Amino acid sequence: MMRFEPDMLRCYLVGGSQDTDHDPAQLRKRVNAALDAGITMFQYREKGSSTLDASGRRQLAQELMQMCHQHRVPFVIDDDVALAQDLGADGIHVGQDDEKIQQVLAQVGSQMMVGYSCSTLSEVQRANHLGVDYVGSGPIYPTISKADADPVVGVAGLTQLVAASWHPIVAIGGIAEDNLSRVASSHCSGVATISMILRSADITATVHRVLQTF
Ligand code: TZP
Ligand code: MG
Repeated sequence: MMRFEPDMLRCYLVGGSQDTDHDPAQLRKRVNAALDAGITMFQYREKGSSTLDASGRRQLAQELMQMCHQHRVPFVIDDDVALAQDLGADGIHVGQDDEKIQQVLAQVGSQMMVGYSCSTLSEVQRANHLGVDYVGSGPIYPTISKADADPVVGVAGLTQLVAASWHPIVAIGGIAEDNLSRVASSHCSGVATISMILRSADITATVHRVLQTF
């Protein structure tokens, strides 16, 4: 079992096959480049628009988990406790509208890391009293990667959430190389990103830029 450390949030890559034009081989290739470059955590997030069935997802998740473990990087599953348990993932990430967080904590809180999405002050204040390991907050900026994203939080909003949170916060949504230092001014622990890394023309340079900032 991998123990959670806030440093794991410095450069957190999120992705599924929908983020590489439904091409799992392309996702594996880009995640591997990001792992080689030094990302600190990876979350497999296969969404509704996915063209993969349950066994395709399981297969891809297993391959990505193996790559993460070869690099000693924690492997997290978005919003699928059964798959996370089945594979022996290092963590599970749940949103406010996903399976009730209390239920997830009771089921797997003692065996894996638990991340929780919070985009408002009241959500963060409620999360303070929960045994989650970290909070994901956003979208900081507008994003094209999540259809049902909450309203934009902004850096000022993020700064308030970080100040109010008892848990480390990773910022997500619209993060790009030219806003990294502004986001870092909130004192969040790091950034979680899909496009900045998966759509980068130079994944190594992008990851290094993030690791220089956080
Ligand atoms: N949750 C809030 S915004 C978002 C998620 C999963 C999408 C982030 O994608 P990108 O491409 O880094 O903006
Ligand atoms: Mg979710």
